[in-house]
Amino acid sequence: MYTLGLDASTQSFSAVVIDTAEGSIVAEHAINFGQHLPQYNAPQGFIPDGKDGEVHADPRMWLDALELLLQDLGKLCDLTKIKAISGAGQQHGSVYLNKEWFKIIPELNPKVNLAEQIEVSLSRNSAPIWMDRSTHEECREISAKVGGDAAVCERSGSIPIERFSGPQIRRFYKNEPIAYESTARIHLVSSFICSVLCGNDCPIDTGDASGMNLMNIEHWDWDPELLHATAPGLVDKLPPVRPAETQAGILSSFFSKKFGLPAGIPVTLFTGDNPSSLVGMGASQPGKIVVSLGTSDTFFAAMPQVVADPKGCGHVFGNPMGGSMSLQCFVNGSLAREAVKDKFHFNWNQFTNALENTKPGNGGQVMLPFFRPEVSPRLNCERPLMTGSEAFCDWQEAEAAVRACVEGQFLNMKCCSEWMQLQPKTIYLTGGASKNDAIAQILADIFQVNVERLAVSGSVALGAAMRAACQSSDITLDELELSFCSPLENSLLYPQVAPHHYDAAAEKLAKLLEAAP
Ligand code: ADP
Ligand code: XUL
Repeated sequence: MYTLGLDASTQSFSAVVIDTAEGSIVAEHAINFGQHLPQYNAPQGFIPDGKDGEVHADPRMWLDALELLLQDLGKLCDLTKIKAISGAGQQHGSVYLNKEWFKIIPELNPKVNLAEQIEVSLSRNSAPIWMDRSTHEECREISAKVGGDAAVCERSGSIPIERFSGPQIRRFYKNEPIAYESTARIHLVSSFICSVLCGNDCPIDTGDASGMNLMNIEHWDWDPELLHATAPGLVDKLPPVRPAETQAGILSSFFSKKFGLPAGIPVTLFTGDNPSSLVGMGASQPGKIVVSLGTSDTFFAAMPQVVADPKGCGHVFGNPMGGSMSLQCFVNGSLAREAVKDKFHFNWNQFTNALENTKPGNGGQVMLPFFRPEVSPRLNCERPLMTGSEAFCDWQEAEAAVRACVEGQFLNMKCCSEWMQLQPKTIYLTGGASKNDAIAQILADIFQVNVERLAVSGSVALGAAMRAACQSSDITLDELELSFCSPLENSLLYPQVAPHHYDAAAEKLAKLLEAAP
């Protein structure tokens, strides 16, 4: 049986088709937004230069990418063999739709593009995404109404967070009350794409709903007090919350007629990219820790019990296979590594050479590579914090800067994830940068753990294909993990420095943070 997993991420829309009987990958493909859809002027998947910390994307770009993806995938494998579908989306992004939405999606015409048909149902042209940090005031207002940050955290698993959808919705309601009034449905990226596939308005799963500051993590349902504190009439504008294992519907005839997918196959509810990656990495039972180096860097694990971050930077999300997961997100992930790479006009090979030519500890030169305000820890700065020689701080030492960037990221990651109280022996690494051995070695050295990569690189899409298979056949998650979540041969890395090698650097970074404006 073939199943299809989709991943509507920040910089690309990707897909994997798996054969569950053979335990093999049939096809993998991605549409990069900047490269394939330049007409949207979003080279990195979002509209650049947003004002007041706004970061938005055009939902039509995601729809165009979905069509290109399915078109290309049809050339790589036999789509008629696909028996079930699921997917995931970048977390927190919200899509605003008017009442036309409910009429348009059941009647999608395969002769007209999705974007063209759905455009008229957008009550807001663009969708704020997870990089948006424009809602500081709204976070404070929600906190005040609910009884403080700790009260919001106890209910929703996170204190009010600027990029989370609840504060984003409140800002839209305050700034564009008429457009808010005309909004009949608010979807996340995941539930929006899921609805389009089904031709039917679909629920939001508990994994992605927990990234909104609107769902109660004890009842796994909308929290009336949080809704009330966020915006009026919100309960009617949100779809229901359901467990990720729910069948969302069956595939709309639009996709069978246009792309040759079989008519009426089941679609399992979509979830967020990180919860989906938890499944794809074979980590949905407590015990495994995953670090994803995608556009954002994330550190996450399934949790035996719910523990909240006392500093308020970490999150508790729903685990798509039941229970919960903890997550810490670092906004300055790949985009910061790219910024350092581009500063010296390096390509990834030269970036890697720089890591190989320099020594662990970097001769005491350290950096917190925050090119945009960071959320872990919360810091409102626009350029990296550095300490070392004058030449280093003046960006004259290219190789030292590259090593300082990666070391600073992982030292900060270690410090910010301590609240989870996990003592890993191995970290499972995924995301675009995970294939870089020199980066992975630094993770092993700093955390003093083994680092393992899996054979499949796209763990988000894989997790979706695995969930689709579990929900639509007798195959178990254990069987799927055996086939698809095995380590990449010869990819295991061990720490190569002594346990306290990085203590001095960690102290220097702590001082840099203390002194930060
Ligand atoms: P997302 O799913 O968030 O859109 P990915 O997980 O696909 O992102 O990761 C994309 C990122 O991976 C790119 O932005 C790039 O910075 C990074 N990347 C790709 N190749 C390498 C490499 N060889 N070394 C380091 N980073 C890389
Ligand atoms: C998680 C987060 C990002 C996005 C995009 O809280 O904001 O990891 O899910 O990948």
